Amino acid sequence: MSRQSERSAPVAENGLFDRRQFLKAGLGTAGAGGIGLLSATPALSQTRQTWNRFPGRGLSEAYGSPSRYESDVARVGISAQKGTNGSGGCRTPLELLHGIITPSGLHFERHHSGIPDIDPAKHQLLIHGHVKQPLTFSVEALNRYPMVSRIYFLECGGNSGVMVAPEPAQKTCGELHGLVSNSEWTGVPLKLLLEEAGIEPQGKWLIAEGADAALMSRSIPLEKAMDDTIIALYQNGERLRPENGYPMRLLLPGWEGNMSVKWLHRIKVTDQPAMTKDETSRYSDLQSDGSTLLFTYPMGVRSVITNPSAGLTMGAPGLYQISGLAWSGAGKIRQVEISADGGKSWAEADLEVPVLTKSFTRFNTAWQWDGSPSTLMSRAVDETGAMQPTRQVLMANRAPGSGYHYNAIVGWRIENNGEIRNIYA
Ligand SMILES: Nc1nc2c(c(=O)[nH]1)N[C@H]1C(S)=C(S)[C@@H](COP(=O)(O)O)O[C@H]1N2
Ligand SMILES: [Mo]
Repeated sequence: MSRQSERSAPVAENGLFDRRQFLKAGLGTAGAGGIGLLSATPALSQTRQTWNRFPGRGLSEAYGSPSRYESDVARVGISAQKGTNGSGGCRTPLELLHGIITPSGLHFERHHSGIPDIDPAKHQLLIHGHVKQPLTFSVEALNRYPMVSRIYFLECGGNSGVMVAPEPAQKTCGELHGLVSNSEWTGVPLKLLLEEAGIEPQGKWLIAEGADAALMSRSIPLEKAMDDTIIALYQNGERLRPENGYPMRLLLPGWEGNMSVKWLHRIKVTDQPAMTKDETSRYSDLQSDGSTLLFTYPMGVRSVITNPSAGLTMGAPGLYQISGLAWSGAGKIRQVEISADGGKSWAEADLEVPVLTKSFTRFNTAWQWDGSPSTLMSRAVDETGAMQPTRQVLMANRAPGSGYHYNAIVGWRIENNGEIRNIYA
């Protein structure tokens, strides 16, 4: 069998291959014009290093940290409002991570009045309003309830808002799109506590309030509270981090992050929404006809190629794995397609298991980059059949500058010198 016939046929233009290409590339090495793994070097010998000539350092007594060689892997795009150091956000460096779980220390942050230093022994959650029996729950009490663990993404409604600017910002993938993270959350289904308090017939909404100085609050429809909402106490197996809501937060799977009230200390059951600042002037969607969409809760289906991506640089031409993340507030990801020719032809990417509802799903495909300028794009479809829109379609009915709920197709431009830029595809 000739090496030529072992090669898969391209699945779309400009070098997109089935990912089994990697196995085939591994069988034969790159011939003239052939396909070979890019970065492996032929083995000669291995020299002994200082770290395997002597015993290593002692056992770790304290909380562990990443390797000291990984200090560049940190949150990015840190910005606070003028005159404050805690009202603003910082982002997850999506392009530096793999798999689907965001390490807790790299979860994005968004605070309206800094991070409160809450003593869990003094913190209490009050449930009152249209209930038969108002109740308070200490952290200790909640810890005795049956808990569930689920992997969900959390995305700020303002993620990628910079993409509505007239010109594409030249920032990294994380700086542009990193107000989203994905964790395993463990906590008590809110339904259990509401049933214990007993919702009265007028009770249709919940007003959830945080114990930060902003007393940030949001109105939540009762149906969502009785569905998959949890009061999270743990994140990736350990207690919530202070910045993510310690000692307890709401977690509304798939809905805009603002509703997942952190440092939760009060839930009032009401007959109508409270029309708080964050559901009227903020986190609402101004339309080109002058109207405003309120209560646009679920985050739309979207995807982003994290590797290669803006700010990174390509190595030599050759075989690459394109890898990225897709997610949808409506359920599971059904399909992700990739284009290497600016959207003219598309090929289906492989979805890595597990594919979970309202969670990051990782997708991969093989790309033979021939060194010429190329535009990479990805588009996702979720299990409801919703497809990620183009930027043009998304922007059509929006008022200029209205940047919440931005889920359009992302395009990365690869130049022939290997530089990668953010473009409007
Ligand atoms: N009490 C309180 N809850 C809050 C916020 C806040 O400032 N105060 N920020 C909200 C916003 S806008 C988002 S996007 C998410 C961010 O959660 P994270 O900081 O854990 O990523 O929390 C939400 N819950
Ligand atoms: Mo947010």
